[in-house]
Amino acid sequence: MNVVTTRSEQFAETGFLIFDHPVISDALLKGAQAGIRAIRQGAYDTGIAPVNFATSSDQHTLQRISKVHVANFAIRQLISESGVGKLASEILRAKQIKLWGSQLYYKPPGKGITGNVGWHRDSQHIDCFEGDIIIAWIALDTILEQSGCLKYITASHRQDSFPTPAGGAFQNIEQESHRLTTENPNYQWEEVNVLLPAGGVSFHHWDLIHGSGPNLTNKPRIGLSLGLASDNLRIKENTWDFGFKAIINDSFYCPIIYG
Ligand SMILES: O=C(O)CCC(=O)C(=O)O
Repeated sequence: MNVVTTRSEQFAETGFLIFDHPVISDALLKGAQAGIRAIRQGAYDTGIAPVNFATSSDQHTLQRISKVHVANFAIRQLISESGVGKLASEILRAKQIKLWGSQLYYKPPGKGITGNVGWHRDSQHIDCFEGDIIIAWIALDTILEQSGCLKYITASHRQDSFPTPAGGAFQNIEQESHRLTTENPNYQWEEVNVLLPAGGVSFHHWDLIHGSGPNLTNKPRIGLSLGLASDNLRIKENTWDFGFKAIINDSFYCPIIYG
């Protein structure tokens, strides 16, 4: 008997879904790649700057640039026209998908552990939201294991899985996975490498444990992470809102990209 599982069921079970074929057209991809080059050189065709979080004062180490979708029109176009919103709506079974944030992860080669993103759940770093939230991670170039690919821990979005890790800033991912698995022998730590062609996309649950290792290739590893949510997204009362209250209903900062 064939058991057919929907995208939504698969996602509910594992906490992620990987589309390891290009789902984004070459034209949209090329436009966004040029947009990223411009942003890294400090040129914003919308006239609005993104927010730069280099992990040190060294611009050549891992760079996280936030709100890139407000800084460049081609990146906005990729987000709204690529079909990523429709895929998210299928996974969440939602009529509408809103973009509430974006982050460019630029990981140069040859930086060893300083290029790592520590094990974390997105919900531990941005704890002001409730609702159905999903992250889409778009590969801007081919992503191999040696590139320092994103790594997911299967089913770690569940309430009864591992306790929350040390967070994205704790870059020694081997030490942290050793600690988590030793202290929690009853849970299974299964790492899945997110290997993508340029234009491929993976989706993960807001509570899924994930991180990434060093870039051992000779090319930068470039990924665009999108914070998406269905129309039940709410900002919690009495928590720091990271400035979201001011922009969540502003269609320039938080556009509806599907529905
Ligand atoms: O790109 C990475 O290595 C980390 C990305 C990430 O943490 C995210 O998209 O939530």
